Amino acid sequence: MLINTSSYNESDTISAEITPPGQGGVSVVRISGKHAFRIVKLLIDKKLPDHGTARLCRIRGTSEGFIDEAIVTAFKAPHSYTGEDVIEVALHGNMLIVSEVLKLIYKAGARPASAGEFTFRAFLNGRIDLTQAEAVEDIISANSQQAIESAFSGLAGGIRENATKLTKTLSGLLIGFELELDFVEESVEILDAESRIKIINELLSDTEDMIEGYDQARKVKSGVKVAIIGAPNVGKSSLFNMLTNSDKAITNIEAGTTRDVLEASTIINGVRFVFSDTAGMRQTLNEVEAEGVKRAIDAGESADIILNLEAVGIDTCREFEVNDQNRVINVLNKIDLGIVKEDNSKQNISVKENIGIDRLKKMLYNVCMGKENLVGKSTITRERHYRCLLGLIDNLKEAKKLISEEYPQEIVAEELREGLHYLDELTGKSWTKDILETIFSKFCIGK
Ligand SMILES: Nc1nc2c(ncn2[C@@H]2O[C@H](COP(=O)(O)OP(=O)(O)OP(=O)(O)O)[C@@H](O)[C@H]2O)c(=O)[nH]1
Ligand SMILES: [Mg+2]
Repeated sequence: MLINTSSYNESDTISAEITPPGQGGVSVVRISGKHAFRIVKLLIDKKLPDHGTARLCRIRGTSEGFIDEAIVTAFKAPHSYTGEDVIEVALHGNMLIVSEVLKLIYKAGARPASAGEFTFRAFLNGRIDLTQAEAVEDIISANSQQAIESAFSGLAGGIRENATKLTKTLSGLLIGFELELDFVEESVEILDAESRIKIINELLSDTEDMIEGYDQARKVKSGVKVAIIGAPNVGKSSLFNMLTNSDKAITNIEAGTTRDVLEASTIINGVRFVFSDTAGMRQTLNEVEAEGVKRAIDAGESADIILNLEAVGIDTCREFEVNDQNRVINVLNKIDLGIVKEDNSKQNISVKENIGIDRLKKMLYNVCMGKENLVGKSTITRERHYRCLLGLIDNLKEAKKLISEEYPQEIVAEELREGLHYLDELTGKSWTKDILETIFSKFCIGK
């Protein structure tokens, strides 16, 4: 569902269940907005707890009497998830109780919260910036330990902090230009060209640092795509099953067994790798097999890493050429079948005898993460961030060029202003409806 953020009315008090619907130990209902305290007072048999504390209360039902016993926690604005007055009611995990309590809350003046609306309010109230709102979604959907670590760094404000530092320096530089423009007659010079270029160089280097871990963060978030490619019968499906600890793929002595691309994932050192088993590459007149080979080539082209599999006694496949050798790991399988010459360019394994598989996994991790693990080091995590910072880099480089070629101040200032705009876009200080809708539409109700 695409939310329409412009229809969020910020003055409404909103409420929704913030735990997954269904039966469970507890279900929590959150109420946020200026009427939150008043509404909950109507429902409970005791005084509201003080800010940041909880109280065991009985909850009145729609009919006479009480329907549940609940822990009620109060958060006074601005020290709450949304930055507004918030009450959270932890009920027993029964859908009937939850819907009855919500009915009472809505009757008393709140309205149902839309998907992502609590986080949207946190953003509007300045408690979090846009990169932190994105990290809320990332931490919920993270499916490996390192993906959680990366999302948590964003949630804790890592990107925000770096962006704020860049904004401060860049604004300072821009103010200097603007002051000089104001006093153009008096020919006031706040900073000379050399000092300005030095500041821009520092800004460029800090921006590049933020971008450096993007490729890693992106892979860690979505899973590293690894395609197993090779001639028929080299043991691709056998290796796929072993790496993913499954028996999803059919393996057989007959060449040309696999036709469809199969996918399965496994975690190595906290990073999720998504493996594709593919059809053996060979020239064939068989239409179905030829389609399989075409799909295998596509899988290889879109993968982050290719396991180029060969086997003792089987001719090397020549059907697939990879330009970027950095993403290829050459592997020789079935070394149990014969004496194998030492060859440093290949990883020797035997799926049958489980030789070299752990070493291959380590190698996969190393190829993906490079020399240094940058996850959690406040690097950017999304293409949106990447585009903003690339824009900033372009402006900074251009400004540097204009300064050294002694262009008029106002032209340089315009370039720096555009750079600042990219930073504002990154943190959400300047936003468009489209950006907000793309981000918040991914959220679920209650977040
Ligand atoms: N001796 C030996 N046999 C192996 C090894 N790995 C796989 N095999 C056997 O090699 C044959 C082919 O294995 P598959 O995993 O089906 O090979 P594939 O590359 O997926 O083949 P296609 O799908 O036909 O392209 C099977 O009989 C496997 O049991 C190994 O390390 N050593
Ligand atoms: Mg196969």
